[in-house]
Amino acid sequence: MKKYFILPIAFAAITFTACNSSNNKSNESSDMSNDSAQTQTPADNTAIMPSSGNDTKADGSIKEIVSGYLNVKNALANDNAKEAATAGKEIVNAMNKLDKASLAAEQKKVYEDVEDDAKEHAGHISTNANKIDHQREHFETLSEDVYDLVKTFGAGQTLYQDFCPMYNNNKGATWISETKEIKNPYLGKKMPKCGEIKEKIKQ
Ligand SMILES: [Cu+2]
Repeated sequence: MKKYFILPIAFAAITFTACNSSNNKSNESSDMSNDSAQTQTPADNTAIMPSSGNDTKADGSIKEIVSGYLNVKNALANDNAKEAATAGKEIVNAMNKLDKASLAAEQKKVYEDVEDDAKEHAGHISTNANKIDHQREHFETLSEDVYDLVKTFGAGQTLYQDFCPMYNNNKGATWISETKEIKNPYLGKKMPKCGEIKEKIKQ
């Protein structure tokens, strides 16, 4: 009978610990599951994809946006504002060359909903190579825009929406990651493991 009480408490303790030490256990097993995911055949991938088809060009640009975003995220996790700025520029460039005419009507709507906002935030990240706190502020909203994009377009890979409960005076913030392992882009090297997976986003 006691078991039923101990389990949830143990879970809470693990989550709490994760946010209060910078170097505890990481899920080493995550790398292995990533590897096995990548060995899927193309046929398997097609089966998982939501219905789409005509948007190869836009799809490529969306992937470039996501790839630029992940570069920003990893740079911020490494406390590297200069690299984050370079990656922010990648996002702006990818968005500037995206051909909206090639998007299906529904996709176009989602893209246009985030377009100006995402471009503005990526732009600020790119022009603030010496202000990492300011980059992180813009990264917060950019992360929500990128979430909308990957939910609609996919990203050609499995992604995770992670949540950091401590950022911005414990208001919390989300980000998108390509790894199962938590590497916090808001707190950087001070607390790299703070956070948890909120949602697994299928490719
Ligand atoms: Cu700014």
